[in-house]
Amino acid sequence: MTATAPDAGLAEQFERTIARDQRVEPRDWMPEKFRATVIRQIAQHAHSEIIGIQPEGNWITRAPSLRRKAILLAKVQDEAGHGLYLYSACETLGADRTDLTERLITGRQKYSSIFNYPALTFADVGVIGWLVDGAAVCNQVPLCRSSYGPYARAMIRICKEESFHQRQGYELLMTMMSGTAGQRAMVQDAVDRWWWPVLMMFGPPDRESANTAQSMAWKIKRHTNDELRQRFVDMTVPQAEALGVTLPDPDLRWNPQRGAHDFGEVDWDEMKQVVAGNGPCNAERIAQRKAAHDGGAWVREAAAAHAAKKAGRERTVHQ
Ligand code: FAQ
Repeated sequence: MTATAPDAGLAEQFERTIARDQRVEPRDWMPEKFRATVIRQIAQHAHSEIIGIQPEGNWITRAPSLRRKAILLAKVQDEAGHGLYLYSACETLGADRTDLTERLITGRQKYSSIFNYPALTFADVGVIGWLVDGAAVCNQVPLCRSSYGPYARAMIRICKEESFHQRQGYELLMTMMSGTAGQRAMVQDAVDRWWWPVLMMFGPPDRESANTAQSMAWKIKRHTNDELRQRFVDMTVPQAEALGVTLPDPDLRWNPQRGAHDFGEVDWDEMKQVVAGNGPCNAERIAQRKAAHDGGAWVREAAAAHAAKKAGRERTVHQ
């Protein structure tokens, strides 16, 4: 599958595939740096989905009604599914899932900074749906056209499910906003805490993004981090108005010359700290993931023993 010294024909064929907007498939030759970049991005994405279960999963047992509990359970199950899909996409590139999990648990591979913030009230469940999933959809819809085939195809289903996640969050918040003054205050408090961390989900500013230029040239990414952040702000402002909440940015205003909203500077030092492992919940998130992985060892062992037994039986039958 890997070829380190290609003949010129293979490299040309790869370049042609990219230039023609066609998909690179697992069987195709690809530069090792392309393979490594796609593995890095998909693995980080998969880890984010799996770790991303934790802030909301924490609320399943405390959901205020059967309906809210059923919705939240379905959403969390979707996220687990997205993680598994994405690990499978990584495996098509020769990555090993056990190794990827090991890299996550030992801090050698990243996951989205957003999941290192706590979900303090049930309004946070709504805001995670509205803003975190909203940002995820905004970032991931263009990835349905990513140049690596299995990733692009996985994104189509994932985006459909993320849209449902966004809608359930917005609907939850609409309900709370038509409730008591206390409920409205809870929503505003959650928006105040999540707004800036959500803007960090789009990655560092373009001037500091190490990977954007190459990933855009290879069409792994279709837009820069700043382009997508801007798109997200523009689509969210009218939603906030309809909801009746204030986005916590005094510099946020429509700029008719640009045909877009101006907005304040993200605290990039805070983002660097969170990505470096020093956010409010980093240690807790990784400890919980490690405990779940260790606790599942017997399941993996049983599955491997069953598969070996089954293969043995099939060999005997065919002899
Ligand atoms: N947090 O050079 P760039 C979700 C890293 S899924 C942590 O700009 P790139 C669903 C970056 O990896 C959310 N690390 O990198 C859900 C790179 O690492 P390196 C996840 C970050 O790849 C909802 C370094 O910094 N979504 O929310 C962050 O070109 C609710 C330099 O950055 C995806 O993964 C960050 N925020 O652009 C689940 C989408 N930003 O090279 C549960 C796919 C950057 O040091 C509940 N990924 N880094 O190893 C992408 O679109 C891109 O990878 C970006 C980063 C845009 C995230």
